[in-house]
Amino acid sequence: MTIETPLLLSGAPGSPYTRKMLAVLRYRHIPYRFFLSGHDTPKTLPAPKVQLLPTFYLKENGSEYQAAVDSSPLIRRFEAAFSGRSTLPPDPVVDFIDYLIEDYADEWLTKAMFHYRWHYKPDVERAAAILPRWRAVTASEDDHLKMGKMFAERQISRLYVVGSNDTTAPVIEASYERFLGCMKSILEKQPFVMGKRPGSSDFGIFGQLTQLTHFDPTPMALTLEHAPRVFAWVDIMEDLSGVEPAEGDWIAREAVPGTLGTLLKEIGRVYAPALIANAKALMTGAEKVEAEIDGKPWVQQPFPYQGKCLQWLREKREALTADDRKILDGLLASTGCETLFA
Ligand SMILES: N[C@@H](CCC(=O)N[C@@H](CS)C(=O)NCC(=O)O)C(=O)O
Repeated sequence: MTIETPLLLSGAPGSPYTRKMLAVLRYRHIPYRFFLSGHDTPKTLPAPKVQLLPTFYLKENGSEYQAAVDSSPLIRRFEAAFSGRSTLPPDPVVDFIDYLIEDYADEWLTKAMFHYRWHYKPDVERAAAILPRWRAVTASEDDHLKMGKMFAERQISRLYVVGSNDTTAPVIEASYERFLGCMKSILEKQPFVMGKRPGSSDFGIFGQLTQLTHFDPTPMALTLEHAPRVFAWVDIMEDLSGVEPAEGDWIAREAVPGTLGTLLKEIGRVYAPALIANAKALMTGAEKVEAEIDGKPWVQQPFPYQGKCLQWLREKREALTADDRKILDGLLASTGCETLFA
């Protein structure tokens, strides 16, 4: 498979998935051109079926430009098209762990990101002031104020999509604080979640943290207070073009329980029950996901995409050889993540 470079993508600094993908492209030395969405994206490029940031415009095998969204599958498409500096661990068991953590970052950590930004007044005010100025830096103050108000109203009205509400706020916030502890303890041992080189999970976490640690004041203050190391890590992750990864730099499967155990337990504690309750609601056609997460009530709107996330996790585990699956199951046993496959 060939994909023409430079890759074209449009996105925004305030979009965690945009930041995730830009960091992947820099680390992998894949040439790209970045357009600010809604501002300097060429009008001749095709629109994606689902409008999401970032949007890539890809010429694959000599085709016309085609719009593509969804960071995790795109990372895998780029792995097939560009060799070297891979973000996918070669050991299938470690690769599964990397995928699971990336999925948690993209789908659960993003709840914290969206929640803090649009729940607390100082965070809402910062986002309303800056987001529109990224889109059109030269517009008038008047237009910025109007756009900021519109943005905030729209996003606050969509908090229900990620499941941020007064019932779930304590669950989301306690989880973010525990996550900081998990990351801190990993970074005391090794520079990346995946060892001495970054995996796709590192980029997924990085994407969400660009906002949580470096933009939104409430989670930023929490991070600086409890885990300044994690704040510093985000700056490091932004541009890894100078890192020279070696094959032996990946975390060994034997090291997973000792190093990533607490993070896997956090995923099992909150994300696994959320995925399972969501899938149940989708299956029964229920209007609401109602569950208990971390011993507290959880209520949100069913989320079809996360139904697929669970499906993909199950397919990926099924695709392992029997021996690898046994080892994976051993690693996940009593983390709570094993319930995803029960
Ligand atoms: N699963 C997608 C999620 C992308 C996504 O949700 N992007 C957000 C911005 S960070 C978005 O475009 N939301 C729609 C909107 O803001 O209108 C990915 O991994 O790329």
